[in-house]
Amino acid sequence: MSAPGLFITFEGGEGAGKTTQINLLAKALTDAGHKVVTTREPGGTIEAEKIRNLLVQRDGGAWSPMAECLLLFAARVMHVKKVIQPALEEGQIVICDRFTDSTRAYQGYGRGMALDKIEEINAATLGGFGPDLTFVFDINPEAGLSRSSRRLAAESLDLKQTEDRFENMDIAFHEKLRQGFLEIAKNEPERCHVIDANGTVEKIAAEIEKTTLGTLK
Ligand code: Z5A
Repeated sequence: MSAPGLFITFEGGEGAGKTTQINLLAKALTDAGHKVVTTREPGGTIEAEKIRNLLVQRDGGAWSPMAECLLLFAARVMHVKKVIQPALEEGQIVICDRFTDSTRAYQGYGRGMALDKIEEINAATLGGFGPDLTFVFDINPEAGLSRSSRRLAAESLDLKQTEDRFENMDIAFHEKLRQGFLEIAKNEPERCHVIDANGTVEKIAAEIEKTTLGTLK
């Protein structure tokens, strides 16, 4: 499934600053003349956004880890086929907020699904398709959750639809996620760059832009 574009993903715990940095990187790359598509998971297509609501909203349902994993890959198959792969084939840069590493971290390390089962489903549905470059945002869970709760409060949505199903898990769950993401990055050092998400927005943006431009050369 290799294509001429570049597929970049942003990963990490809640409130780590991924969305902020995706917007800054997309602007920097667009200003430099690149064609950029930004997208997110779960989501990115009409069908996948419907699955997102089931998974992340407060009233979405009590899915087992395996059911969550299957829903995530159902959404991902549509997203890759309709958005990511076509853009990469046109030589564009695709920046995605979360991808399969989040399934490994949340459903695997966090909710206890066997990692080899996740890889089997990944192979069966996407042939193992994945990003060229991944930024893994590392932050203390208390700090990340405090940032994302401030954002959720500011959005003042209908409470049932608030996207906080995972934020509401206990701190031990978020600590498992953090260790999971670090383990993923350790296992694939060429693809994954760990970002200290405690830094300033400007410092993190400069590091991400430098690494991305280095990969584009
Ligand atoms: N999920 C899953 O279980 N399995 C999967 O396979 C996938 C997803 C793909 C969707 O998350 C949920 O789906 C997710 C896991 C699950 N968990 N939850 N909940 P999401 O990506 O939509 O939600 P999130 O990770 O919680 O995003 P977030 O809270 O929006 O965080 P963020 O994008 O990393 O951060 P941000 O919005 O850029 O920043 C948060 C706040 O901090 C905001 O007020 C910023 O202004 C502020 N901020 C940003 N950077 C800084 C710095 N450097 N310093 C200080 N303050 C900052």
